[in-house]
Amino acid sequence: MDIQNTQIENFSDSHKAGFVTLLGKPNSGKSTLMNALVGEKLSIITAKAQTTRHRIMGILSGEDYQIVYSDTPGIIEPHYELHKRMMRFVDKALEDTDVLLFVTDIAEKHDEDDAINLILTQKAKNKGLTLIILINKIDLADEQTVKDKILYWQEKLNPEEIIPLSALHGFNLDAVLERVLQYLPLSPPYFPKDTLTNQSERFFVREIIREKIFLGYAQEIPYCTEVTVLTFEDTPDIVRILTEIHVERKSQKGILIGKGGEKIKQIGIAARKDLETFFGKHVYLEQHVRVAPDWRKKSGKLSNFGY
Ligand SMILES: Nc1nc2c(ncn2[C@@H]2O[C@H](COP(=O)(O)OP(=O)(O)O)[C@@H](O)[C@H]2O)c(=O)[nH]1
Ligand SMILES: [Mg+2]
Repeated sequence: MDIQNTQIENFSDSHKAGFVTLLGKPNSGKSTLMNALVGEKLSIITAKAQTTRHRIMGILSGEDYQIVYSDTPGIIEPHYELHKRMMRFVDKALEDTDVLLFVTDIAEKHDEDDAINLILTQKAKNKGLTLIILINKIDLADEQTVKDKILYWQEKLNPEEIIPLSALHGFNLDAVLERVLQYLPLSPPYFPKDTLTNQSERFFVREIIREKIFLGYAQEIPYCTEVTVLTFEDTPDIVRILTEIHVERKSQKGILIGKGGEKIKQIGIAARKDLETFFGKHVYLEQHVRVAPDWRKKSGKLSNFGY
């Protein structure tokens, strides 16, 4: 997939463009939704919370519009320096938002006050901000529950729109597009029309490997793991990638590698398959596991890792 390009285009006075941020608690379905809206798998999705650690843009361009979606990390109470950096990506995305999509899980039982407060603060700061509440995962609920939730959110945040939907099953996504377009300001495009994202190919290599780690290991390992790309060589018929996987302790390195290297090999096989789809050619992938003690707490390390 070609993710970046620099072609310059003409646009008309009626052209609309703007920044649309997806915000919500972990696991509400933000990444699933952005991928569905953009029609590309840009954000990694797992059943575990806090999979997304960065702001990832997904850009959808039509002839007379350009929607710059931002997928963000779920709103959490920061426990590590890493979490603080993740929440900074959320704040950064909010700064230039035209339309805020608050994604909430219909079955959410946890406290959403921190998300609500963030939205209220943002609305106070930016009077022109449009708030659309998306009640996700309605495939898991009955009609009455959906109606009750709509009333609840209407009361709580008085948004411009409330749309019940299912990101996973693609239900009511056209309503989202329609509403977003309605509220998008007149503006020339911010990016060339064939740009898909702000992130680099190297970033997606890291994310694809991280996804396999989130899917391949139980609780602890995914959260203490970071992936970096040491070398990336794109040739006409093969992409050669050398990566490092960083964990916080020696014991985690052992778990990650597995007996006789079997676990890490499986991660490599699964990641390579996705990478080949992503790049549309053969991929040679090499992975080295390193210990970076307590990297989630260390400013310098986090900066090196791109946070
Ligand atoms: N049943 C159901 N599950 C969903 C829906 N949207 C997302 N999910 C699941 O919810 C989990 C978290 O999704 P993800 O997009 O990673 O959430 P994020 O943390 O907000 O980015 C994944 O297991 C998704 O498959 C939906 O509409 N219905
Ligand atoms: Mg996510």
